Amino acid sequence: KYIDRREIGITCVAFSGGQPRPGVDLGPEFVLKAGLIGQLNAMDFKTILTDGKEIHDYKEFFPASDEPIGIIKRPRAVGIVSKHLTDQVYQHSKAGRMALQIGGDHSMGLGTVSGIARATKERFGQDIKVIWVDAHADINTPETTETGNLHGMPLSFLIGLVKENIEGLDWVVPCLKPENIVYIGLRDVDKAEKQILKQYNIKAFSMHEIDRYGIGAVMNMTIEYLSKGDTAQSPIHLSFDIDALDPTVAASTGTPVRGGLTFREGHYICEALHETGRLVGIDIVELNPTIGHSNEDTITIGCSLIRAALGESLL
Ligand code: 4U7
Ligand code: MN
Ligand code: MN
Ligand code: MN
Repeated sequence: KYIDRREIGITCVAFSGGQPRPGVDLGPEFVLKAGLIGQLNAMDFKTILTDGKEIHDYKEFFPASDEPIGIIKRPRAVGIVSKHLTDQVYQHSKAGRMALQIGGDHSMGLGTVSGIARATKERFGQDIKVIWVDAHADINTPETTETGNLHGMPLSFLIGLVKENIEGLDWVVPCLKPENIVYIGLRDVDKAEKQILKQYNIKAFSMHEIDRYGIGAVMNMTIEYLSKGDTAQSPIHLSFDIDALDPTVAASTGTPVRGGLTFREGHYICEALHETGRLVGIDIVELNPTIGHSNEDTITIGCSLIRAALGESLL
């Protein structure tokens, strides 16, 4: 009911500035080369490229210099990319299309969640709920971060933990409630992040819970958790960091962590979310084809996760 047409608005974000390793900006190009659009069309979706362009790098908007602010690296570039992305995602979502974003590093979550949240608020008067599938919690603040990499911080901005104005990022308006987040796949969470998760009582299924209950039960609990309260059937956005998968499954990513999701667990998450009929947005991020052996696997898996979330039927 949220998505009433078989239309997908696709934004490919060729950006790596939220982290230090080059190559993650090539993720979208490889995903397109692998034939994603044709695959979606074969599923009877109409695909609409943002501004009619396959790839967006937003470079024409970057400032000439982007010196660190304290420890925070490239705040202006990250801010500009996400600001543009917010408006692009908003346009698709406002028009009732599924918003699909391919990255690119996870700092782009700032833009995707902001844009979807604004559109769903306007269309349905409802708060957005977000499933963050990731090895990492991405909720450091500019004060707690040890690396200064903004791909490890988008959620702290989105839930309003950042009080100081950081040049380039001062446009970000808190749009996500901590109780509307569910993490799946965590296994490398910084000490300060653990404190934030505790303090705000944020729902998290780490790899430990997946081992204990199995992915089926974890998804039942996730959907049950997101189905209570006054926004019981509210729209859901999926932000899938490919490093949630085990590095033996998807090696081409910048911050791999052992002990991750299997191929099927990753796909099951997407399938279960599709079944809710509540998905309004999908990010697939941190695909870095220049890292690791056989990047084709990682790219191919990125495509199949997307198709699974869009309801590619198994039978
Ligand atoms: B990703 C880290 F310190 N927590 O803040 C940080 F371990 O989008 C990693 O999930 C962040 O890939 C990883 O830099 C960000 C680090
Ligand atoms: Mn991430
Ligand atoms: Mn990660
Ligand atoms: Mn780490």
